[in-house]
Amino acid sequence: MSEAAVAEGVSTYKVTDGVAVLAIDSPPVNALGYSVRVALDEGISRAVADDAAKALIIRCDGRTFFAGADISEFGGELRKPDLNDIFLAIEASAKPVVAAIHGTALGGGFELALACHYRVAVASAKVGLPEVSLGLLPGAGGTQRTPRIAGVETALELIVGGRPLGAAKAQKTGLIDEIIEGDLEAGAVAYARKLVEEGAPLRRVRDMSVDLDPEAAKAAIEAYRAAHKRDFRGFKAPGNIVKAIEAAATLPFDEGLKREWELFEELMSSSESIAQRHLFFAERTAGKIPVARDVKPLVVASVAVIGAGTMGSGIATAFLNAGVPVTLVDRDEAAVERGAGGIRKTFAGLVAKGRITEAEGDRRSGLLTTSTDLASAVAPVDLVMEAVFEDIDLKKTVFAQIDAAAKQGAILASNTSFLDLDRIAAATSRPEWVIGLHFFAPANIMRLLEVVRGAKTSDPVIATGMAIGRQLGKIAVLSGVCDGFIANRAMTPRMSSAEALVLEGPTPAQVDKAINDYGFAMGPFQMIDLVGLDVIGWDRENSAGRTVQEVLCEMDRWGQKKNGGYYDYDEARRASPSPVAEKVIRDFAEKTGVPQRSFTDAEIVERLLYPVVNEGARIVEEGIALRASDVDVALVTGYGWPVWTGGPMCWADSVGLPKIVAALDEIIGPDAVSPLLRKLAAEGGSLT
Ligand code: T1G
Repeated sequence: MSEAAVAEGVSTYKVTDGVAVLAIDSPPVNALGYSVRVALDEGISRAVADDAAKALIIRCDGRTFFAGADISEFGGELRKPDLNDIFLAIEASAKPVVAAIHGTALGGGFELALACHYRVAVASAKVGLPEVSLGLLPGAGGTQRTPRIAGVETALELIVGGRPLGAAKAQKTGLIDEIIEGDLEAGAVAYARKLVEEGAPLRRVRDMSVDLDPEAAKAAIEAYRAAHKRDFRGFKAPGNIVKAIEAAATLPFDEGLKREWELFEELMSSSESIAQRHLFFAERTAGKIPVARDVKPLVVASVAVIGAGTMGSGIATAFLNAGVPVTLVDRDEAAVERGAGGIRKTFAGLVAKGRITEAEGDRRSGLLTTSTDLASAVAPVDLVMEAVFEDIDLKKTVFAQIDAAAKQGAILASNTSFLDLDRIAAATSRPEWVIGLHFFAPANIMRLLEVVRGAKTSDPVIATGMAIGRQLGKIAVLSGVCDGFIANRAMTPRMSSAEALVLEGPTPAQVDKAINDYGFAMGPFQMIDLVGLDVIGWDRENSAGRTVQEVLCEMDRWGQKKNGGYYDYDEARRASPSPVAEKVIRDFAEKTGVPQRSFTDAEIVERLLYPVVNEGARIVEEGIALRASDVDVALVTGYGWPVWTGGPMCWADSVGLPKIVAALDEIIGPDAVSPLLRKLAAEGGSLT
């Protein structure tokens, strides 16, 4: 098929009032894949040669202007014409070329707009260069053109930060020339006609100069680097972006473009970018569940949250943030008021930080009501969200009460983090309406929502659970029923391996440092001290000094909240290695006759994280998770697994499954190694 034919169906071309309009239509987001680039190349050439056209508008059909290069093409051969070929054609045009933007002009899409002579947009449009979130940088002139229009410091914020700008803010920086009211195409055509009538210059961004001279630019860049050192940790892209912007300020345009491409290619092949591109698609794939496409989610327009504690209040906040009215319920008046007060304080904090307006804060608080009467509170709502203490008998009692009062068609959800959802569902007359919605603390912040399907949960309720994730701006991952579902279960071996390892020689601080250096904000001992040694798996009634954790708990060392734990803490809760805890560990090791030796950081990482990979593989082979990439999404968004590794399963593939299986045979014994992991290792397969 000719390339022209390939382009067919992707573009339309017409001339209106002497202005050519080239419209691209390539769902879902007009990504700049090969056929789109061919259509653009042909359309621009046609307009340039068309005497009836005095100017050219480039726009898109569908929901958005070009949302970037086609990420699915990365790693393969990038067929010509490439973006720079197209941008050169635009800049060579003797007629003004205007980008008409709606939706989200991102990455290569916004770079195309920057290569145009002028840019117009509807007020609701957003523009941005989010390549940093893919471990990349704008590789088609974005780091060279942005500072020429908006200045070095705005370019640093926009490109290293990666967050899009609304049209109004973009106009203030000069990145957008005009906001179009009403129909975008008509407005853009009128704008282009005015350019022609007024003889407006063919303003090529490449001919513009950066706002700072080289020395001032270098100083600004150094200051930015210093101020953001911590944010860059573990990632390569931010550093390369800063170098590319420095090139824009110190080199002629074409040399800067060349430097930008060198820095881009470094990133494209980096493990960090491969990992971050994996997560981009993994987050979207997580939403693809084995429920018939014609099964529509139910509407959730009102919620009752049962339990006004930390989780209940956080969950209520998440719904209020999404504009969903909430009734917060607790048996105890003081508890429900405490919960509501905490929610209102959260909104006040967001207002104080300028994150939301005062009116928005008031609106969200206005959606909150409280009640101590469960029956009347749950009767009218679409979703009842249980968040009471993790005790199966209490949850069964509460679900029986909910079942007696909730309307037919209401969804009954539990926030349980490890109890058997099927036993909770069995306490009701409608188990097909019961689902797990497992939030991670703080529930209004953490992006992960585990949607737990019980044996009898119906497809519409499962589909609604996933839709609630999107409604709350979270990443929903579907889980089967097991102890700990996906994230908590997969991460359990990290703690148990750490507790076993310190008996062999390393200190808690050495273990935590190795895990911090791998990329976790908190190591296992830092985390358990924060959560509380008494909270995770301590059986108070039967405690008998059988483990270091029991010994410490029996000594009233419960962590940060009480006398320290594996660390000692000063009054400002600053941690220091604890001689007391160290002695407990050493004595326990001696008593149990554990051979002592030193460990390298690499050995510590293997001992703690390979068993997590193994547990993740078991979660997949048991069908608890639909796919390995779901385990990655759950641990990255629920436990802060370092993004630049792609998650445990993606990381395992990069380490090499045969190496991991061989190590696990030693660490946990051959019988404990996941058969799926062993099979993939033997066949040269991969988890993701
Ligand atoms: N390439 C390929 N597919 C993409 C895509 C892209 N750039 N963006 C989205 N999709 C797919 C996505 O996988 C999903 O597919 C569907 O579109 C809907 O996406 C040279 C190198 C635009 C804000 O980083 O931020 O340009 O699951 O579910 O929530 O310098 O998609 O339906 O099969 O996210 O409405 C830079 C990435 C690329 C933008 C829409 N651009 N996309 O959000 O829908 S690198 C980006 C987004 C680049 C240049 C560099 C969002 C969105 P499926 P969705 P959404």
